[in-house]
Amino acid sequence: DGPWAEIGRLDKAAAGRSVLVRAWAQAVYRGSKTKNVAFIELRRGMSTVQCVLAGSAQMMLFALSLPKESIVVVEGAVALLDNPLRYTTVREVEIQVRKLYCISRAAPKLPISVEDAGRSAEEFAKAEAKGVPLPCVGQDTRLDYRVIDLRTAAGQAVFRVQHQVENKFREYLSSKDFISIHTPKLISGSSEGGAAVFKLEYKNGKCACLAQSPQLHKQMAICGGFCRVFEVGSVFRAEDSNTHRHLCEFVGLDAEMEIMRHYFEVCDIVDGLFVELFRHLNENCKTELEAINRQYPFEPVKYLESTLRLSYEEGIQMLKEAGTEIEPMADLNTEAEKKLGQLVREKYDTDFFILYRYPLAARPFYTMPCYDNPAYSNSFDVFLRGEEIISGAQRIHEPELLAKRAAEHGIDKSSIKWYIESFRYGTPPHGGFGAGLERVVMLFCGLNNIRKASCFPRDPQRLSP
Ligand code: ATP
Ligand code: AMO
Repeated sequence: DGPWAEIGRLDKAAAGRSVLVRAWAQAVYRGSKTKNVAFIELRRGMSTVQCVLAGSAQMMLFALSLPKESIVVVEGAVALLDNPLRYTTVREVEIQVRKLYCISRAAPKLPISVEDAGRSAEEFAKAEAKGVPLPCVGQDTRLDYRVIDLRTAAGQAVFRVQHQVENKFREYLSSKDFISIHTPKLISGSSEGGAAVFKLEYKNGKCACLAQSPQLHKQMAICGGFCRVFEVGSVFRAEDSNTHRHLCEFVGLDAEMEIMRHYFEVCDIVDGLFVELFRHLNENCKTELEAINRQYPFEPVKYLESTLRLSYEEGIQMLKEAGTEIEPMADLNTEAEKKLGQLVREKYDTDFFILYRYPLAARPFYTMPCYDNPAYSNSFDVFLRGEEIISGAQRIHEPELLAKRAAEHGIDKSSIKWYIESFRYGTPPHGGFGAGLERVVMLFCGLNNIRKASCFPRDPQRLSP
C-alpha cells in the first residue's frame, strides 16, 4: 500500500513501474566494465535487489561515498534484465535510480560485516582450499554485534521460523479450547525445585524468585476453573550450564489441561500440535529453511503422522542392547539421549518421539507417581534429533501427597503454601507440558547452538547486549 514497494515482491510483472524503496545499502560499487555506472545492492528483510545509477556523476559520487549498511531511499524505474542476476534474491529485474537519499548513515567501518557473518562453512572451506582464507566471525563476536549479525539471510530466517512456531502453538491450542493466560514471573518460591533459581530483593524485606517455569500457576489456573490453558512467556534458569542447549532466560511454551482418563490425553495434544507444526513449517517457511540451509546445512526433520510413543523401559532396553552402560532408574544423560535418538531413527525412521513413564526419582516433586508402580511416574519427555524439547506429566492434585513430595525434594513448604493449599478446594486430575521455543527452533532447523535461535541470548557469561 502507498508509494513504497517491497523488494521481495519485485518481479517481471513490475517491469516499467516507478517505485520508491527504503532499505539497507549492503554494497555500493563502481561498474567493472562501464566506469560511469555504479551499483547499489539494497536489502530489506531477506530480499535483495540491484539498483543501477547512470547519468548523474554527482549522484554516483554521493552513492560511492555511502558506508555499507546505511539506510537509503531510492526512487526509480523497475527494468527487466536480459540475464538473471546471481547475487540478489530479485533476479529478473533491477531498479534504475532517478533519486537517491541517505536516511541514516552507518559508521564508516563496521565491527563485523553482514557478508562475513552470513558465510557458509562451504564458502570458508573453498576459500581456504584456494589459499585465500576468509575472515571468520566467531559466535561471541556475532553476539556482541547481534544487530548486524541478525541481518544475514539465515539470521532473518531463524526468527521468521520462530514466529511461525509461536503462532502455530497459539493457534492449535486455541482450536482445542485452550485459553491463553499470563502467570507471574516474580514468585515467592522456586517452581521447579533445585538451585537453578534467580533470587532478588522484593519490597518490604521479602525475597522473590524469578519463575523457572509457569508450572505452579498454570496448575492453579486449573484449580481456578479453567479446563485448558496455555502460556507463551519468559522463563528464568540460574543454572551454570555452559552448553549448546541451555540458556538462563528462554521462552516457555506451556500448556495445562484437565485429564479425563489418562495422561496420554496430554501426549495426544503434543502429538497433534507438533505434527501440524512440522507440516506447517515445511509448507510455509520454504524460503526461510532454504536460507538457513545455505549457511548451516541440515537434513529435514523425519517425523511420523502419528508420533511414536516408547516407554522409558523400552528405551533403556534399546540402549542396553546397543551396549550403552545405563542406570535404569536415573534420568538419561545427554549422551544416552543422543544415542537413543539415533537408535530410534534407525529402527523407526523418525527424529521425533515421546518417551513416557519415567522413573519418579528423575522427575520434579509435583509429578504424579504411576498407580501400578510408584517407582515410575505418569510423565514423559519428547525428543527431536536426540535432544529433549518437551517435558510433561500428570500432576499430583492431592494436597497431602504434594506436601510430602515437596518435603522429600527439600523444598520449604512455607514458600509454596499458597500452591499446595489451592488443591484443597476441589481440583480435577490434570497434566500438561512445557517446551522451550528456542530449542524447538534450534532442533527443527538443525542448528548447533541454542544461541542462534535466541535474538539476544542470556547465558551464564552473557547479560548484554
Ligand atoms: P534438559 O531440559 O535439557 O533436561 P534441564 O534443565 O532439565 O535440561 P538437567 O536435566 O539437569 O537440565 O540436565 C540435562 C542434561 O544436560 C544432563 O544430562 C547434563 O548432561 C547436561 N548438562 C547440564 N548442565 C551441564 C553443564 N554445565 N555442562 C554440560 N552438560 C550439562
Ligand atoms: P523442563 O525443566 O524440562 O520442564 O523445561 C521444559 C522445556 O524447556 C526447555 N528448557 C530450556 N531451554 C533453554 N535453556 C534452558 N536452560 C532450558 N531448560 C529447559 C526444554 C525443556 O524440555 N514445568 C516443566 C514442564 C511441564 O511439566 O509442564 C518444566 O519446566 O525444551
